Amino acid sequence: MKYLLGFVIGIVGFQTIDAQNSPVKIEPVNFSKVNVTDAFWKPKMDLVATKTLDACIYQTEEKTGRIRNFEKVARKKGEKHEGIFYDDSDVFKAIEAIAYSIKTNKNPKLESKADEWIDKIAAAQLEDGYLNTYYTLNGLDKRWTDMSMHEDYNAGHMIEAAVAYYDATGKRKFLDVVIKWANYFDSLFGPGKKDWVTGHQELELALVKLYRVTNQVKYLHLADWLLSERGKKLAVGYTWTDWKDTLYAQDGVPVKQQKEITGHAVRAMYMYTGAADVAAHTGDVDYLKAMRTVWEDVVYRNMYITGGIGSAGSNEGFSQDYDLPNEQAYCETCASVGMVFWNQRMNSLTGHAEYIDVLEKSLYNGALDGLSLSGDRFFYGNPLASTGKNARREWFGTACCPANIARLIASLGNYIYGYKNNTIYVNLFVGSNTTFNLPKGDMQFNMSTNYPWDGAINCSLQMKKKMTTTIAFRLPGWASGTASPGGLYSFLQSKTEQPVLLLNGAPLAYQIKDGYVIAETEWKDKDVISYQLPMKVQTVTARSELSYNNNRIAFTRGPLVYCIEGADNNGKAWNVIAPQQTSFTTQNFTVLSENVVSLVASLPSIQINSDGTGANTGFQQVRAIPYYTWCNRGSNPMQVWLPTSFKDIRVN
Ligand code: FUB
Ligand code: ZN
Repeated sequence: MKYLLGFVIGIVGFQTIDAQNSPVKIEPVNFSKVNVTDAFWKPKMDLVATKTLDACIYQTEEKTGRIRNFEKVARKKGEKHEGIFYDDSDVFKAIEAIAYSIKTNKNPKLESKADEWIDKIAAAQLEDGYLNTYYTLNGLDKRWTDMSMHEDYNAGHMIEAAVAYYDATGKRKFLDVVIKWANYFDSLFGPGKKDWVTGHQELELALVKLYRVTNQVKYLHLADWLLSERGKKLAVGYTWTDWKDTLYAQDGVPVKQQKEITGHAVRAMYMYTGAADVAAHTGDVDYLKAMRTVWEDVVYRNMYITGGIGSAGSNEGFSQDYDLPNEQAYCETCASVGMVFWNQRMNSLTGHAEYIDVLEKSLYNGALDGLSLSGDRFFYGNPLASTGKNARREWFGTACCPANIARLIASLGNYIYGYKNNTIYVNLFVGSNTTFNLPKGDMQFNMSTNYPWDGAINCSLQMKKKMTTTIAFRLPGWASGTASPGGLYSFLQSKTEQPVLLLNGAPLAYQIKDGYVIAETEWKDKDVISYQLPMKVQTVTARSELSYNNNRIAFTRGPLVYCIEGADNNGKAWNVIAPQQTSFTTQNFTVLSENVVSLVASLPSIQINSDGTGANTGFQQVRAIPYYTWCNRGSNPMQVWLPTSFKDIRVN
């Protein structure tokens, strides 16, 4: 990553900061430097490279007109746009996912598909730099007249894709296209020029990526300026949603003064990610202050146990505090992907591991649930209860989620390690290796684990000469008695065990700080660090304000949330209760081809007589599976939160 460090650039009223003064406490190690070997994630990354991206390609260029729109622009025959005004973004996100995938696993077929699409995209760029198939085909006179129409959002995804593709292949063609676009945008909008409020935030974070790859500070400046445009009621147009509800697009209050989470969930996540990225380079503490308050509002009052956010379908976003229905939960896959982005930035800026706890929750539950085990079916919404009406789909009219989950999984290596000031951070427990360039030389760090099924994490070190450095392993909240930061969810039994840290089999002294188990010693070649987390089944309760979960409990093990699904339980998931003292035991199990640890228990249940005239109660052997695996065996009833007594049961 080409950060502009080591010197100060001053332009009127705007500065970037040097490495010494950087507010970044942990620099994430880029996925391209991390070789993922993990038994849980590597097959999923391979699945994305084959099935998921194939599905995205098929849908993008054959089943829908997304690629045809670019061809039509280049043909200049007055043909009409097909589909929705933000469909360009799905093409870009698929290219971005391809880029991440081929960076770590060469795939000439995928690369040549991306090259083919990039040629078509480049051919659709206008002389002045504008690139948007909807307006170019439907009437350029209307461009930049309606902030709701995603010209900014599409371009943001285009920039992200181009930066990723350049990074993966070294090919500049797409990067040059987006630089031309960004220069054009910069010529129209900015201080002393026209105002613009992004109708769907995304361009901000993308411009920071463009700044990092080009070292052109004007892109960082533009990102910061776009953020500063919010909260001034400057928006124009907004035909397709009520712009008067400025909170929908987080435009009611200036970003630096925001205290509450409002509106559309994906917009919010992308905006705060962009604000954190800007702050990482400018050192602007006001963004972080505001974001911490907003983050607490999300995590303490508005987040599902799965790390999913945005409970309401009406605005694809947040409603009232504590309004978290299970069956009606919207919980868009993209919103969970956004939680991963934002929480990583918060960890990076603060150095605190609690953000990774949230990231992990969203990653293993709310986001991963969005992708079928087969890799080619998707959830847009991720409810926490179903009467059996939900189904995974091949594609959607609004198809933001498939390529979003694909790009997240393909770039999973981004979230595992961090580094700063001679300290190595292990944020996620994923079998992998990477090399840290430490002051005294290189250290290769190899992690092996059967996480999330098992809490044993073994790290072997390779180096030429001994060196002293600090290694900080995240101590997950779930392993130290905290079901979720802020206590929206709690473990029924909060007895905690000390984490075990061994060096070559002998106890290694550590201290616990900011959610990390931290050891500093002189390491030598072939040292083996064993870190052991207590992987226990935990019973979870929710704060009483979460009325939908009153008299209900849920079960987690490590980072995974469990659910019961009809497929394992005689077609039913709503006829059992789980008294508070319920004790599940673990059992290896296979959901389709996915080997998981399932939970089994004998639970009180109610059976309606076949003629519907009465009901019997009894005990039933019940199996719970990881939430992310549900609905892979057809539509089924499912529940995460189980009633604790018959009076709260609802039989379906
Ligand atoms: O508007 C573009 C994307 O489509 C949003 O991020 C999603 O929530 C969906 O509305
Ligand atoms: Zn989506």
